[in-house]
Amino acid sequence: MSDKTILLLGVPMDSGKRRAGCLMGPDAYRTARLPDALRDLGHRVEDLGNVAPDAVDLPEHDHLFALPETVGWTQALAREAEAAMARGTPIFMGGDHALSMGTVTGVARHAVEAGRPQFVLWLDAHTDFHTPQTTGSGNLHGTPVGYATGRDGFDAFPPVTAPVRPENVCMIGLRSVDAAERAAIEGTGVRRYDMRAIDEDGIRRPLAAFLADVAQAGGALHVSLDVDFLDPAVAPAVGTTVPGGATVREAHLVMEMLNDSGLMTSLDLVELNPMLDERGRTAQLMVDLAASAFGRKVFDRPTQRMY
Ligand code: 4U7
Ligand code: MN
Ligand code: MN
Ligand code: MN
Repeated sequence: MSDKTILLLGVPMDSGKRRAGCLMGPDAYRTARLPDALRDLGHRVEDLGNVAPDAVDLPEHDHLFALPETVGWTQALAREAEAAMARGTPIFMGGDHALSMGTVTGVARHAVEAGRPQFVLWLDAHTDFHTPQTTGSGNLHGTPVGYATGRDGFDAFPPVTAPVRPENVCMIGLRSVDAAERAAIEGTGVRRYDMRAIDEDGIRRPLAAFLADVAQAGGALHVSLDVDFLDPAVAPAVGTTVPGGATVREAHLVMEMLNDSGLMTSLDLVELNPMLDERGRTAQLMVDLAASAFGRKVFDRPTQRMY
C-alpha cells in the first residue's frame, strides 16, 4: 500500500480548438474506471469533481478561437493546480491541451514556493510552442508550452510568475512542428526527440537522461500526455491525428520508467475526444497508461534501474 494521495480533477474544456468533444473526456475516464484502477494499486484516490472556468470580461478575438473562455480556464486551473500540489499528486483529466496553460503554470508556482525547479515532460506529436501571434490556426491548444516557458505575446492571459526554464522541458514523440514553432524553439534549450530519434535509438535512453537530470536537480516533474503522442491506429479518439506515433509498448515503457523513478508530481491526460473513439478503446488505453505510471506492472524488476 502506498501513502500517495492521488487527486483527480476533471477539466471539461473544449475552448482550445474548434472541433468539440474533449469536454466529455473527464466522464470517459471515470466511465473507464480510472479511479478504481488507481485504488487497486493501493493509492488513496480522491475525485475532486470538475473544475469550472473563471468568468472573465474580455471581448472575443478575431483570430484566436474562444480567447476569453480559455483565459478563464487558465486562471481557474492555475489556482486549482497550485492548491492541489499542497495535498497530493493531481491528475488533470482533460479536456484539450490548452488546459496545460493553467496546470503547468499553477504547479510551477507551487514548485517555486517550495524552492524546487519545475520540469515538464511533454509527450505529444506537436511542440505546442506557438504564441497568439504565431499560431496559424488560432487554436490555443497549440500554445501551452510557449505560455508556460514565458514567451512574449500572451498579454490577455494571467502573467506567468514562475516560467518553466526551456532547458527543463523534454518533448518526446514529435512529428508535426510548424515552421514558426521550429524557428522559435531552435536555440532554446528545450530537449526535443522526434519520432525518427525514437526509431533510431529507442525511447528509453532520452527519457532516462532527462529523469537523471530531474533527480539531480531535486525537481518537481509535470507530465503532459497528449493522446496524439500515440499512433492513431491504437488511439483514434483525437482530433489531431498524425500517423507514425508511439506504440502501445513505447508509451507503457515511458509510464513504467516514470513510476520507477518516483519523480512525477503531476499529470495531464489531454485531447481525448470520446466522440471519435471506437468502443472506448482510446479511453481504456489512457487509463491503462495512467495505471502504469502509478505502479501497475507485470513483474518487479530484479534490480531497479538507476536514472
Ligand atoms: B495539440 C497546430 F497547425 N500546430 O497550431 C496548430 F498543426 O495540443 C496543431 O498538440 C496544434 O493537439 C496541436 O494548430 C495542438 C497545427
Ligand atoms: Mn498537445
Ligand atoms: Mn503555493
Ligand atoms: Mn498534439
